[in-house]
Amino acid sequence: MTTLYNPLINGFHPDPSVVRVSEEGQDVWYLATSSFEYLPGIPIHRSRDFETWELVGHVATRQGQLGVESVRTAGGAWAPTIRHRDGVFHLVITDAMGRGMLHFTATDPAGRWSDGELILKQDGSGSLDGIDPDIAWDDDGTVYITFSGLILDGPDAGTHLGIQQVAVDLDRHVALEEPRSVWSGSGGQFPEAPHLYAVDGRWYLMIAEGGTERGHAVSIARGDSPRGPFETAPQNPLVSARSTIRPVQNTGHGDLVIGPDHDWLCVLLGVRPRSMTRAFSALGRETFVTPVRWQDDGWPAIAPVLLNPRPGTRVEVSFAEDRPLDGEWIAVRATPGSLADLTSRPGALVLHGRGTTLDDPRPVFVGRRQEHLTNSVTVRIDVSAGIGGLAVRYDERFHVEVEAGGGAVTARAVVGDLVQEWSAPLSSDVLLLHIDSVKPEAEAGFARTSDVFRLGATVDRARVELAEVDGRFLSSETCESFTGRVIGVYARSGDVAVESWTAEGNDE
Ligand code: 6LW
Repeated sequence: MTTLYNPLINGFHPDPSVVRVSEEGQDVWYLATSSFEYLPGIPIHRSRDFETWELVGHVATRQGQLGVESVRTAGGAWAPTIRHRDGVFHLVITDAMGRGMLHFTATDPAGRWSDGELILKQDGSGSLDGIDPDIAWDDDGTVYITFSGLILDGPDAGTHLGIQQVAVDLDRHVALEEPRSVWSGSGGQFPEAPHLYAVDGRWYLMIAEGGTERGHAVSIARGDSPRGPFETAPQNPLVSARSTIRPVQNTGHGDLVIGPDHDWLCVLLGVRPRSMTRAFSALGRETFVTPVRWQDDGWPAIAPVLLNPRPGTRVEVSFAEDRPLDGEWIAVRATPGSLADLTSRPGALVLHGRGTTLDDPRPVFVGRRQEHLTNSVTVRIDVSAGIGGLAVRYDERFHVEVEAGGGAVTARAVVGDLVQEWSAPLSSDVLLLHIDSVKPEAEAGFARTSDVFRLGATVDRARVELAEVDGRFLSSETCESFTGRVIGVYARSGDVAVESWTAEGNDE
């Protein structure tokens, strides 16, 4: 491996879990991340060299696998663990405020994955409470689910019981004991993201603590049994960006794996805030990687996460009936295919409006994660039969868009309860819509925000800049969001035909 690109996977892909398997004698890595209220859910990326990562599929592609249709914003698919044993891939995850703690299996991680079975409490009364489940097998075949004891539902919602563990019967999907508390870190808030590893005859329990914001950290303990007791590492936290000026902040929620060249690596989440005080992370939490070195005392050392952006990209999409949408297209609490089709009109993706807007929990919106800090998206759109446009979405309270139809083109910024619009008459129903995220001006060398949105349209080859909006209003900090920016096309009413999509960006 020659280059550790960071981010390893651009755009909102938080809570990474990775597993190494051998396919035809070659090492292959599969990495799973959270997807919250979006479908398809729980993306699976594959790499053969830890440099190039390819989206190969999703765990949740069918109705009912997750309960996202009605889940609260920020709920849904939180923090998977992916592991492989005896030819079967196992993925455990909490469908937060949805179905509960789930176990999925597949023989091919690209899919098809199982429907997802609830992991029940010992008395069978319902899903285990808790998030960030890890799955591990003892030498005698005992299966342990170790998880963060955050209660999400009921009268005790919000209570945190620390890191807990149960042995489970994986055939019946039921706990064989009451949850036991195990090591919960070095005192940071929100101990979570536990992962168990058997290394050189010892069991290591690695967790995140400090919260997924600027205090985030990775800590570790070890013991002779997967049940504990665990002795804390003297040098905890192993890695954290807290109180540093590093360009990658919030580093935490790690998973260890043997990488190429048989070195160990830690994949973990981080953010790339770009403003004077590193305040605003436009893209949300992305997946990063950093080297791990096992020391003579048997403890691992995890290196600080270094930024090493990938080259810029350009994505051009033309739509055709015989070319299904690729897996990067996602929708909110619904699958893209349930909102739009490629058959109504040759050469176009047609979205069928339902009278909902982006303020709704289930908009007719199909989008892709914004993957670059400096970014430009242009769509060619026909609104002769409807009203819709191009939008950047954090959630139903935070989005900006350029909308066309009904004889007008309107730029709109929705920031919580604040809404501002800039409109112009529209002389044609076929036009280009543009949303650019441009690098902010610097004052005395300091960027005054994360970026600036430029919202515009081109009609009959004449480009009209409708508005500029400070990008801080669509950042994970301002929106207090677990997800990130998703840029997509939407329909409010009638049918909106999208004829082309061009997105290009870089991380300068
Ligand atoms: C994830 C947990 C967390 O389950 O956020 O803040 C949740 N920490 O580790 C969603 O990313």
